[in-house]
Amino acid sequence: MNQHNLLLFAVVIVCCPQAIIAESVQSFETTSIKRNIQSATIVASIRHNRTGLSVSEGEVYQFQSQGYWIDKKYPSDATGFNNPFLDIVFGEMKRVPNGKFFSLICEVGQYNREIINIGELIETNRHYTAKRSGELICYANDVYYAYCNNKGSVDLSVWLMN
Ligand SMILES: [Ca+2]
Repeated sequence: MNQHNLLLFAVVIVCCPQAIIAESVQSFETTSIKRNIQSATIVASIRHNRTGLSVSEGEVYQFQSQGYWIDKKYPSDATGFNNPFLDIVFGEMKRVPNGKFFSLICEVGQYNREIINIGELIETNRHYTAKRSGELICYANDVYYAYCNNKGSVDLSVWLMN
C-alpha cells in the first residue's frame, strides 16, 4: 500500500468505522436459475449480497435490472456512472478497477474469482455464459472500505437462455 492509499485507508476508517467489521457469509439455500425470470435485490451498502440464485457451468444467462442506487451524492442505475475526479483519485481502488463506479458486479460462489460485470452486460445487451457453477454474490462496484455512504438498491432479474 503506497502513502496515498494508506492515507485514504486512514480517512475511510475514521469516516466508516463499520468498514473494518468482517462480514460473514452464512450457509444459505440456493436454487438454479431457470427459464422463467427470477429476481434478487442488491443493496448498495452491503459488500456481499447473497442472491440464493445459482448459475451452472456452460449455461447462457440474460440479465436485466431495475432501480437506482446512490454513492454519496452520485445516483446511477446498475450500469454505474463515470466521474473523472473519482476515477482519478479512487478508480484503481475499486473492487473491479476496470468497471465503472456502481456497476453491478456478481461473483460466482464465495471464494473463487469468477467476476461478472453485470452492469456492463446490461449496458451492452450481452448474454453471459457461465464458466463455473455457483451462487451469484453481488455488490455495487465501490472501494471496499467505502460502503457506508451507499444508499438504495437495485433489483436484478436473470433467466436461462438455452
Ligand atoms: Ca461509497
